[in-house]
Amino acid sequence: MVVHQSNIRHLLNCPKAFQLSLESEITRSREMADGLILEQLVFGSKGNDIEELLSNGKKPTKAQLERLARFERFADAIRKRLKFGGYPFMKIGTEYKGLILEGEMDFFGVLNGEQVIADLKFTKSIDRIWMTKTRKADFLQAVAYNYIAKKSELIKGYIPFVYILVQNDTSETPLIKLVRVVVTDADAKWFESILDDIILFETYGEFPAEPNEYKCAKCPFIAHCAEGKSVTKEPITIEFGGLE
Ligand code: SF4
Ligand SMILES: [Mn+2]
Repeated sequence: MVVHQSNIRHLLNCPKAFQLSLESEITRSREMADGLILEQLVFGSKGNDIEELLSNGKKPTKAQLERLARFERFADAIRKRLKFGGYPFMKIGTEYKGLILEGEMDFFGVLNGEQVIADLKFTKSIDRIWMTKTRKADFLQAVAYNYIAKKSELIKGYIPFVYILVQNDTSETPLIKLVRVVVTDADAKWFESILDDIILFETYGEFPAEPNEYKCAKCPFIAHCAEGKSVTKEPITIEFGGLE
């Protein structure tokens, strides 16, 4: 089985979501398309056509061209602010007990004087979306890419994984925040235990659904999942007095 960290992330929510992620394509949202544009403006082309991402291959409108001009301005500001030299969009892979692990790092090299793996995230709100993240699933790239890079002997020891967060708003200069995630041997062991779970479910022949109304409401695969649909059909009752 070939797995990517983006699949493994789903396993931490629900085994069935992991399985569905292997089978289904997620439609590209505006936010994902904007992210792909900015990554390429900052690090260099990785083969995705910018016009295709901006305007679905149609002649761009004035508003779309202004959007692109803003992204170009942001990319210049990011390159001025962060000093980096290394390899963009590097594909890496390794094997664990028959599982093939694959990934692509946005950037591998030196950032502000430090050897890192980095990922650029273009997000609507750094504060709302990123400062509230506390789950291992939210930062899985940090351990997954370190694990693959070390096992494939690209690195000798674990290196910081840096999220370069850029706020996608109409500011003159972009709001940039770096989040460094540090991983240890114990985290690599934890990651292997997740890989062991995948192997176990695969041997068992089923990736069971673990529905829960909060998880399922956010699950990108709910359209393909009977258990998820049935759990979200139930109304939720809230006791007003119990609210904060
Ligand atoms: S909708 Fe719910 S049960 Fe179904 S895959 Fe997603 S998280 Fe799992
Ligand atoms: Mn990225």
